[in-house]
Amino acid sequence: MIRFLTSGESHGKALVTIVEGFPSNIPISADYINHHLKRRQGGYGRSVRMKIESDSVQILSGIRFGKTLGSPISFFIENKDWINWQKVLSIEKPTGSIKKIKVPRPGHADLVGVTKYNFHDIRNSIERSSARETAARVAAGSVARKFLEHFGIQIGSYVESIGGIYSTQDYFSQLLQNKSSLGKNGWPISVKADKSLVRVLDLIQEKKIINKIKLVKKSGDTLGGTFINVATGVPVGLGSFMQYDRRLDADIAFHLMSINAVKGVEIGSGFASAEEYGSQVHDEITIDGKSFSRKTNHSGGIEGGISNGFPILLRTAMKPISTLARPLRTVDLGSMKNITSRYERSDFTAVPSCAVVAESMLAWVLAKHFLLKFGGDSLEETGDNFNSFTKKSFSRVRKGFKK
Ligand code: EPS
Repeated sequence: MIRFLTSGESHGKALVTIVEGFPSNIPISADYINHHLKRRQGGYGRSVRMKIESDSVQILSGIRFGKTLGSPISFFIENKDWINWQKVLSIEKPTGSIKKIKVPRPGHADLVGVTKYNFHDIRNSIERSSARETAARVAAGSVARKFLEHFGIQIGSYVESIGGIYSTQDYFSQLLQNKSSLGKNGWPISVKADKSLVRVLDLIQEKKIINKIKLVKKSGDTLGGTFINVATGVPVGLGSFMQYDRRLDADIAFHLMSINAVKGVEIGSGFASAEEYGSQVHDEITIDGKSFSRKTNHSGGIEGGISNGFPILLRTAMKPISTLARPLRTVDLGSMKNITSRYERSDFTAVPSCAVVAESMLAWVLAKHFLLKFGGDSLEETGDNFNSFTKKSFSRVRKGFKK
């Protein structure tokens, strides 16, 4: 079973990731990881912090001559901004006083954090609850992604909406209808989206979104949005209905919901399917030479908690960033009086970044279920198990039912 842990405060010295459980011989380079780290940092509407940081990974262990050893892999990502925060984030008690933060921002982890951990400075909540941590997740997710690529599994994303601005073309519906060429390969979707400043697929929509972000920059507000993740090449058989916690859809939802500011995840036609007839929702099965086929993909590639070989289609909703220049009502924990919230520099929207983080989390959860199904201590052994299953599974069903 693969696992990863991250460590690091937002303005501390660095982020650290430990990844464990992957087979040996997966080719991986710092350049590959850095490419995805850079993708996460992009997007119009990020804060000035992104001008300070330029994430790049140092690989400390677990990789030799460009390939995984099967041992734990550790990554170090420096926070360039730490230099400005050394006293505030000091490991030892510093001399002199440090200004405490006493005013919790609505929607942030500030108040729940101090209440739960008995902190007397909101700074202690801010640091670890910050989405800066997602850089460490992208490093972990890059190992998973590279592993999946070896088996032809590709992951992509695009931003569907920001601040309620959608494209006039409903790309997601086309994917659910199995009618879109976007459903062929996941990665080209990201390549296309990465060309846009807000990771959308439609230039008119991009312009409208950028204008809206400019407006919220002026009014001191923030924006959320929705994004789509697509995984292609996923074989039949990942996940299980045998136990609740082995269901692929449940595990995907958990991993995506774990991303900062995510408030909703839909699989396939999701909430819309609740309003439709069963005859409209369920993907009819046909036989297509040597495999089963489906005309539509409303299930989003998962039936009964198991991947069915069709693209995995997900829609995720991110709430607006909770640090606003425009004041919201809150309480000063020093005076215990109602006041308006304080402002720290922040992003105006981070939906484009969130979509990239979601790619990483999706890669992680698919790699986890891939290894649960196919196992193997080396990439070659995993490959043998994978090839044997994928080559034989259809004919086993055919022969088994003939008897
Ligand atoms: C974040 C607040 C901002 C973001 C940060 C997440 O940072 P700061 O408080 O330093 O201005 O820029 O995101 C990142 C640093 C990053 O790398 O994504 C928050 O409160 O979640």
